[in-house]
Amino acid sequence: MHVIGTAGHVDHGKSSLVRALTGTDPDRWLEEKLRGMTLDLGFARLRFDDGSDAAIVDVPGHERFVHNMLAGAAGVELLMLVVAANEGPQPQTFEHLAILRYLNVKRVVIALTKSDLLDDDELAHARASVAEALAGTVAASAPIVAVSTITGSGLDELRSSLHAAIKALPSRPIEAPAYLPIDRVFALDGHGTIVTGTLMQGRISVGDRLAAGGLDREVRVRGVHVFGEKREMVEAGARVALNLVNVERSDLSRGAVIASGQFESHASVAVHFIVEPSARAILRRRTPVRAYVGSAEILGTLVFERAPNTQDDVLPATLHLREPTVIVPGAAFVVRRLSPKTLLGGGTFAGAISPHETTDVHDEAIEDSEDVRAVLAALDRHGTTGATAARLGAIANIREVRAAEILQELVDAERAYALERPAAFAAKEPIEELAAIACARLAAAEAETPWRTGMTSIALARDLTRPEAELVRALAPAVRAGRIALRAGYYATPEFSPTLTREQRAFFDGVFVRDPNAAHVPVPLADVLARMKTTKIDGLSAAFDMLVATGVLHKVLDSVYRDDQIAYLRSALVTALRERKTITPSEYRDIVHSSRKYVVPLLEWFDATGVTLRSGDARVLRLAKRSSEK
Ligand SMILES: Nc1nc2c(ncn2[C@@H]2O[C@H](COP(=O)(O)OP(=O)(O)OP(=O)(O)O)[C@@H](O)[C@H]2O)c(=O)[nH]1
Ligand SMILES: [Mg+2]
Repeated sequence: MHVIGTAGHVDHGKSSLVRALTGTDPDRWLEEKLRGMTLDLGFARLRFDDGSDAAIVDVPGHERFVHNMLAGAAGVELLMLVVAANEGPQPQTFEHLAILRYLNVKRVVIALTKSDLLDDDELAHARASVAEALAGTVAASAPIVAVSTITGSGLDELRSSLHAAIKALPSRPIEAPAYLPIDRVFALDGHGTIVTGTLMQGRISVGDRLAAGGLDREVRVRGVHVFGEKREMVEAGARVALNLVNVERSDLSRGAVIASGQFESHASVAVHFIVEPSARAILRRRTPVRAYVGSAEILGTLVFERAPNTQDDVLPATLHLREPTVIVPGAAFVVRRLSPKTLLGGGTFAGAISPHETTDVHDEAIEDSEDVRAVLAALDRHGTTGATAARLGAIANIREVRAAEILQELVDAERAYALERPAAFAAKEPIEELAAIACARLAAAEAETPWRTGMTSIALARDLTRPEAELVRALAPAVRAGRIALRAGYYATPEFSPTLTREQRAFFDGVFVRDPNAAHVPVPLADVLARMKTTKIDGLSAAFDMLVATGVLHKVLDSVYRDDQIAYLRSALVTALRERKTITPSEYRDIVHSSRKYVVPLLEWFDATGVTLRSGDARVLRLAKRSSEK
């Protein structure tokens, strides 16, 4: 569905025309009927002969109600500009057009109303002068259809013009996260809170949990209606009434937002600001404004990087809002002066990812859809830290579910990486670049001190001046892919195997002598450390750590065993346990001809390393225990 909006000067016949086209009187208030003037937005459904339909938003023409016109204007894609043939364009005709220039109008059809008041020649003249007056506005070169709601002339032609224009509209972003600026809130007995608005993007289904902008609360969608018809799901472009659970009527008002929880509210936002030509002289470096975002009017300040000059057309700026609101990247906004409320300009929220912004256009990008390119561009902004699918989707303006799908496809195609703890997605280039930098650093360290196991994450993070946790997380993909080795907490290049210098080897051979008379007796840790202290060989303590980390030596409480000793002690234990099922420390001591001093810590160590399980004072084989449990 698409939304048609009326616009035009007061009394030019907008509401009459909507009623003539749809059968619905958009002036719903008694006061509007009494005064014969539209005060607030009105809504009607326009059905076409082919069964398709569109929503019409009727706006007030009076200058005092431009703020109400603005609340409905953002949703308008097709503008039905109403100009009374007998009066021609008047101040609010131009004011509305100037405002709509900044919003989402894609097509315009001009209805030249009250044609019954003119004869054919006058009408031809009116037509020509309207075309001339509107040159240079968004309505330039739009089809002009003369109509009368009194005689009914031109209504069919207008209907088919609108139909053709609707058919030519691009479809709304359905894969984007849901965003519905609220234009009306009311309560219905037995139903609770109802909000209406134009669903600007995404989809909403019954049962959805959505965020109510500005409220720290999730609301649930109990019912969805489109022009009184019940729906299970609605898509972008529809005029929607939502029946919400978990929110009171008094909690919400026009200007509030119902949106996907992916969005965050912002009070300051970078914008691309387009200066309204007539406002050039008024703008200051800091200009207090009324900002119109979605259906909201929010007071704020527009701040430029430098004082604007009279040549400026588009300026980067920051919009500070008094109340934070949901900001959709790329969405359009309008600002007016505080008083008098003249139009200052409008623009879009920065952060929109245009598909063309992708930095490196590789061959694959040519075939990527816009969504994929937007996600890739969003990834590019998050470096090695990455971001969640929800966050990336919000930046790319794509629904979380769809963003997650795209990200998974990119991961599968090895064009992005999935990070863990916390889960996130990261762009390929920064992750691979970091892995390459880390590899180079590791290789340099390995050449310098080949007796080290590698580098701990702390040492590597310090060298690369990165937070340690972030580094570990970002290197994990390279570790998984085998491009970097991670052994016992040490990073190394995959081909690296630590080696001792000749002096170091001689030292350790001297400490761990193989004595056939005490084959299973360890060396006390204290002895090792004492002998290292009295020797002036480079890197001994790092080399000792390496021997332990690589399993050449084993630290068991305050003793150090060689790996061949441990291998014997383990197999003796396992063999014994296979025969007798359980073993006590003294039985084990007798088998390996050791002493209680050594076997108690040893058995504990075998418990800790998964060989045995304690059962009272005795031990059983861990594997045996497990199979008996089954
Ligand atoms: N003769 C003639 N009068 C018309 C026609 N259409 C509307 N009118 C009259 O023009 C007056 C204003 O009509 P509305 O439809 O209320 O005008 P509007 O543009 O909605 O006015 P606002 O919403 O207040 O801006 C009414 O008195 C209508 O009867 C028409 O085609 N011919
Ligand atoms: Mg009206």
